[in-house]
Amino acid sequence: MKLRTPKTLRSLVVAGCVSLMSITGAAKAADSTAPIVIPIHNWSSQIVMAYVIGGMFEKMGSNVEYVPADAQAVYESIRNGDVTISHEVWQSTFGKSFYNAMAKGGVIDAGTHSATTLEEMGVPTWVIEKNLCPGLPNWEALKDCHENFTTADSGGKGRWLEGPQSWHGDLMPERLEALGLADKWTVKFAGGADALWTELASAKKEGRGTIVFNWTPNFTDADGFTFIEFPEYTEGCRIADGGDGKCGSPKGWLKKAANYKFPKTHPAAYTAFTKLDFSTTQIGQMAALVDTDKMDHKDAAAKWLADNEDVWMPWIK
Ligand code: TMO
Repeated sequence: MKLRTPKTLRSLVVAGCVSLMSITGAAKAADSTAPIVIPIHNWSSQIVMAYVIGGMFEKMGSNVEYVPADAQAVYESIRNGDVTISHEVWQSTFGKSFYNAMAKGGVIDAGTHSATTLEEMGVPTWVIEKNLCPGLPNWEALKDCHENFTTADSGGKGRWLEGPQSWHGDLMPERLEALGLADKWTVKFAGGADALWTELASAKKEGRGTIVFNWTPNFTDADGFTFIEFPEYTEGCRIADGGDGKCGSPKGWLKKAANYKFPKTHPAAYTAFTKLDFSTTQIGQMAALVDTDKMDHKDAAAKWLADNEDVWMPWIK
């Protein structure tokens, strides 16, 4: 009987190694060095979280790029690959743009944060304590108290200070019409989120009534802010969705979105992105570092990452 020649043995060993390598190679494809493009919008938690998540990706060895982006148009940019992710998809404001882009093909749902959301008109709680609109937070109280909420530019009507028009378009003016409140109330759009916080501070100082758009999670969660309770949101109730408009905002979700190629180009970063999950408290903290503590967004993110390694390290393993 003939023994195997060394040559045959060697080729068997080589073949074995090659197939082992290809198995481990498939299981651990390296992430592309192409940058993961993260959008920067115009409210504090979103900007801080952009740098928090970017910091996590960099820790994993990925390259990251930040781009200023319109908060509605970004879903089309994710769909066509100019932007890689969105890490704060708020149901009330962006749900429609998110699903529209998804329906065209190219956007994937990368999971839902633990935090639930509300984006709604409301008042600092001291406005209720001062009884400037008896019956709040029930919306029907608004039928009878607009005189306490007039401003120099509101033509004798009470003023709703809405966020920038780029967030919701005419949602709030349409709601005032639909609820029969438009003869007593008018909407003014803030130039940016900072104008909302400035208004809260000056109204408090002057002791005058104010109604502003706000959201949770936010730094105001710790400050005493009460959202007005409008008729319940149902799918399709808004004018823009074909409804009668007589509804408030949903008690909503907060999702993560990604370009459909992200799992292929950056499998490790994508896996971490699907795992990461922020709570109401954590998102409120990210906003407060900027809006309460007056930190720069990047410094706030660096501080948050340094203070919370036990939270995010497990996601990038
Ligand atoms: C999207 N926003 C949190 C500002 O309502």
